[in-house]
Amino acid sequence: MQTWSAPQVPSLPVRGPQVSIHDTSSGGPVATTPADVARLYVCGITPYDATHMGHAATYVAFDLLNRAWRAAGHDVHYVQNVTDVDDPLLERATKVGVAWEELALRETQLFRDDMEALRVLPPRDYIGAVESIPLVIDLVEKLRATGSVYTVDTDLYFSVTSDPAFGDVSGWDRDQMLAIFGERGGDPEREGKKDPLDCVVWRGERDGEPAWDSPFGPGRPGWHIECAAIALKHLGTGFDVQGGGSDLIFPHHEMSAGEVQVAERGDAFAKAYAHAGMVAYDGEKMSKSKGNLVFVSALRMSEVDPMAIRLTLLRQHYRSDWEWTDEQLWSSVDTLASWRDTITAGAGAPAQPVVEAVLAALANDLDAPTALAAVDTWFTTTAGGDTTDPNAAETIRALLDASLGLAL
Ligand code: 5CA
Ligand code: ZN
Repeated sequence: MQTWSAPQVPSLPVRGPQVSIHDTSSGGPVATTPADVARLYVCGITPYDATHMGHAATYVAFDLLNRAWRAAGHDVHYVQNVTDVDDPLLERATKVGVAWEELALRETQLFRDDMEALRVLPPRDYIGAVESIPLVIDLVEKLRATGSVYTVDTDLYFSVTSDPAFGDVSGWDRDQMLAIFGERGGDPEREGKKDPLDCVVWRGERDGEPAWDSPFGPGRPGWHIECAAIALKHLGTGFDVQGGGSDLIFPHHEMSAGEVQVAERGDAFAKAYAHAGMVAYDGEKMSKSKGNLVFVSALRMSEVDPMAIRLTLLRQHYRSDWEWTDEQLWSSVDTLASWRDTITAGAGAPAQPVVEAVLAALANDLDAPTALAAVDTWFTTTAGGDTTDPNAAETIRALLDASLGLAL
């Protein structure tokens, strides 16, 4: 699939430190140790509705990781998928009377435009589920060869107990898993399964649903194996970070990891699993199914500066759950206006310590609020009349752009 255009990333006068990130699997911070090229997979959208602030917050969070790795001297191989065939997309298409392919194309394009406006660096590989069906079939074949897949009617299931490491990504016990599996696309009640937690890898054709030929009959990919197959093909095993929102910890990331680990005879899927907190609105998780949404595109249409949206997202630590309010957005609009007034001046308070503080904060589990506190202090001091550094404005402008994706 076509990705979106990359914004310019200015170079910085100093190299950033090694990046550490909170790993859900080990429950604590881990130092990332990429080779020259850092490998990142972030779960993409299911394109049946426009990008809301929850999606935007998650992609901006992993954009900070991408930028922190670049600041530390790495190239980044970033892969993201588009779940362009799945139950929620097909259901919405039927409900609104549009072909599912058309809905997916339209919403994916809107997402690209939103990401571009928010200055999110594009993935190198932007891969749809439909175009990945041959990869999914290969991976299902590999799993079949290990005996970890079985049939219920025309559907194929992955047997979770075939992965000795099953449960290690989330760290959840069976009761927790069973309590949530049904809410997040699973079918614990299905008759004929060996274990209620087993997940679909190939869904046999149903009336009125799209289907593709395969050695195990016509059908379409299960959700988890889509990301498993795409990540395995484009990044290989043991890539640096698997990312997404915290609603994907279980079952999605647990199952994708399990499927690859069994197919690859024990090789770990990713080295670390990082998760962004959930953004709420009107007291509940912002979600397409609940309809309590603030869309990036709607704000853009009403002339809101995308940089104000981005600054609002960056004011929250990416791991916390928080609630979007319009007041926060208007406060960011005011902040940007005052920053832009100050930065035209050229000289300012010494910039070097701010560069170091910002890069250190971002390398420490993407701590954007701490980075922004250092930036706020620089602007206050500079607006107060400190002009000791003649080139400060240029350096701060480059710093904000390169590390936080904020273009003034
Ligand atoms: N296509 C799958 C992933 S393979 C999917 O979850 N799509 S999605 O459109 O529902 O979500 C896209 C991304 O946004 C996922 O990483 C998801 O975890 C994240 N996300 C969804 N809702 C929120 C929210 N309210 N707050 C933060 N992140 C969210
Ligand atoms: Zn995914």
